Amino acid sequence: MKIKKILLFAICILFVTAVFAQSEERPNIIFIHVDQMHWQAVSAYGNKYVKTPGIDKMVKDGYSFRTHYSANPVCSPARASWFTGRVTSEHGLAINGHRLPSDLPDLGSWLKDNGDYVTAAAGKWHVTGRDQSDGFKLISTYGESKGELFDAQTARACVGFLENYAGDKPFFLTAGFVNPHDCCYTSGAQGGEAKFEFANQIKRDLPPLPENFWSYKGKSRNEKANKEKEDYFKFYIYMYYKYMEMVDAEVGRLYDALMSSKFKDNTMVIFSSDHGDGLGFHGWSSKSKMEDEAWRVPLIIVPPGKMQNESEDWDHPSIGVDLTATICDYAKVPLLPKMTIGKSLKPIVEGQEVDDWHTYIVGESWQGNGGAKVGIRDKQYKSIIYVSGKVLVYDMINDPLETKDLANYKTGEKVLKRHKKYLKDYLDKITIYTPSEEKSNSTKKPKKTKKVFKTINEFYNQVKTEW
Ligand SMILES: [Ca+2]
Repeated sequence: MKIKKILLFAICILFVTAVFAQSEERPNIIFIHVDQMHWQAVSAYGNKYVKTPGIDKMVKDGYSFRTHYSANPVCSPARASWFTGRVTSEHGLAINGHRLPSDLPDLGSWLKDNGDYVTAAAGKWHVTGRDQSDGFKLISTYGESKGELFDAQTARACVGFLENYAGDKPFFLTAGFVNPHDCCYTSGAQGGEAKFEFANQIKRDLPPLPENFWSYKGKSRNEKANKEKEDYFKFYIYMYYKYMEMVDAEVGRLYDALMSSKFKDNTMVIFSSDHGDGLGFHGWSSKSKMEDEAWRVPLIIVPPGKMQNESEDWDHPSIGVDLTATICDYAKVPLLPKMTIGKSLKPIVEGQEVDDWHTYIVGESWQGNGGAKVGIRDKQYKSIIYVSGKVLVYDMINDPLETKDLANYKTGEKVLKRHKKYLKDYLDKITIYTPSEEKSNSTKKPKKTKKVFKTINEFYNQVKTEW
């Protein structure tokens, strides 16, 4: 009898140890990112003009954060935020062409050093100034090729990794896809806004223009309907969705490979885009604006073991650096040094009540389209404040297409007052990067970096002292 009791006790101890060990286990993490994807370009979100069966599977299996925004709606600054956890004015890569300071750790080295992860990378990186091989084993390299070819290579390299990885350590795999970015080549110098001979042949298939096509900076454009411009944009949108479908096939290839692999139950997948695209909203294409078409991006989290309940969250506005905090949380490692803004979305995914979520988020954009500006978003309203002094205020619940600027109305004035306080609060939290700290050989364009940071400092000092 005594022996039986001892045996039972021993079994209990073993069981508890096993459960404890399991809870301590770090999941594999796959970060899938695309380039220039509009936040609504997903068929599972009800878009009838694009078919995205690959991304739809992640939507079905996971948790979609529908009020998610890029840290900066421009490529390199957004990517630098993902991988360092710092906002633009903190990490120093303020505009495309700048270089990330060499002393900041990135997610690759961080997870390797703090979580004993094997870190691997395929595809697009575009964090200029940082050699990706410092923090990751490169399983395919990124050349100058267009996404049509390059994305297939990236997906296949990732599938090969999943089929061959036999290590004991968990892995962190970053898969950087290019498309639908290559819409740029048909909207720009290589064809104007989609001036294609065969546009006439597919006229019946062309999607309609967005309802706010003729709206500009919160007002209707006072110009006659321009049939030629409308036709160009219809074709542009059609073509953009084809680029979306191409990249979706490759994203789906990777996701399918994961779900039929031995890693399907202990891998977390996170999917997003560096920024959006105009896609005809407000009558334009491209990035860098703080209107939703450029600033807002998709974010899907499929937790280890999936959820299969197609959850959508619209109540928690989130920003690119939250993605970094979420990855650190799942990996059970501390946040990267000096992360000031990012919060983990994991508790929300797990259905917990989160009391201290962001009241507001701030995005920064220091180049392009109207010049330097910041966007401030709370649950209902958005302000866009240009360094030049121009201000726009939108009610995102009642006017989600941003057609009516409220800046000169009482509601807008109240919102702006509140949002200015938010911006000051944000500035109290962050430490602005100082270019003079750079070693002389760490940047190719020190003067340009200094110039942009002069603008940032002057603007933020004005906010702190005069508002
Ligand atoms: Ca980009």
